[in-house]
Amino acid sequence: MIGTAVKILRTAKSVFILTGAGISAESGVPTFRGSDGLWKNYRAEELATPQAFERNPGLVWEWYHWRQSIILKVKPNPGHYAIAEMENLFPRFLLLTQNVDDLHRKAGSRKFLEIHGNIFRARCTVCDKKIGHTLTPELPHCECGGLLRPDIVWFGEAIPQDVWSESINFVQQADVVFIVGTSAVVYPAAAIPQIARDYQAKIIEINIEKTPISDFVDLSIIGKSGEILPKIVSELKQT
Ligand code: BV8
Ligand code: ZN
Repeated sequence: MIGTAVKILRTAKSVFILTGAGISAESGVPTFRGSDGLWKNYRAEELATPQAFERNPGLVWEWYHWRQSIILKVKPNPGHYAIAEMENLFPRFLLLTQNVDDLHRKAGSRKFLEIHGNIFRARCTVCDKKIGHTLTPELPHCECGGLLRPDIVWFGEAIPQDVWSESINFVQQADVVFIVGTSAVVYPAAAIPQIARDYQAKIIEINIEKTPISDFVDLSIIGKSGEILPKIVSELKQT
């Protein structure tokens, strides 16, 4: 499996990687739908939606501050570092993460986009100003007086258009598309494997279990991303 992935990558000129919560699981960040899933105590609709924030901004901020406190204690794992290394191994490379935990940046990735925003950034609900923000006990406000919200894309909200079009343009010319640690159910990110297929990219999935796209991809590697990705990178680097 690993050998097959390396063989495919040896001739690749343009590599795209989509990551989901699974890439951060080995760092200790709970995933969304796993047994330790974040949503366990709450349903997504209760918290990660504009309606929830409208109805009870205090509860939504409490949940995000709780998540920030977990993420501030963890660090990137070998899977994040392997991806950071990969960006220098190919002429063209782009990482798109669904995660909001900032761990790819902490691991040294530079060529990446965040499709769902970032948990350490807030946005003003009045003047739209974006600022870095962590862990205040009271409801955070902008200097304009407006209530701040997490700078995160909630369910029912549009994905940042520039991020989406840059990602799709890249996928359309990619030789290889990796789908790592995602249950591939949340749209529009979940549409990427189909777009990759339509444009003849080779699709490689890395997940600890079968997902709805496992039978659809060219290579489905079952295993932990923190173990598989470093093996792929070290074999690639052996000329
Ligand atoms: C949009 C930020 C329209 C929040 C997130 C019905 C009702 C309401 C909405 C919809 C609906 N049907 C469809 C929709 C659309 C909805 C959607 O797709 N819903 C799904 C649930 C059906 N999508 C949206 O609402 C999107 N917007 O459609 O807007 C629109 C268009 C134009 C104009 C106006 C409006 C917005 C979606 C973004 C939502 N925000 N995150 C926050 O983080 O608080 S999504 C959230 O789920 C996270 O970002 C997460 O990344 C994402 C996907 O989850 P995964 O990353 O895949 O994580 P998960 O736990 O599911 O899976 C982990 C995987 O890792 C598992 O497979 C596991 O096996 C694996 N794994 C675990 N450990 C490891 C591992 N793999 C490898 N190694 C390991 N060690
Ligand atoms: Zn403001």
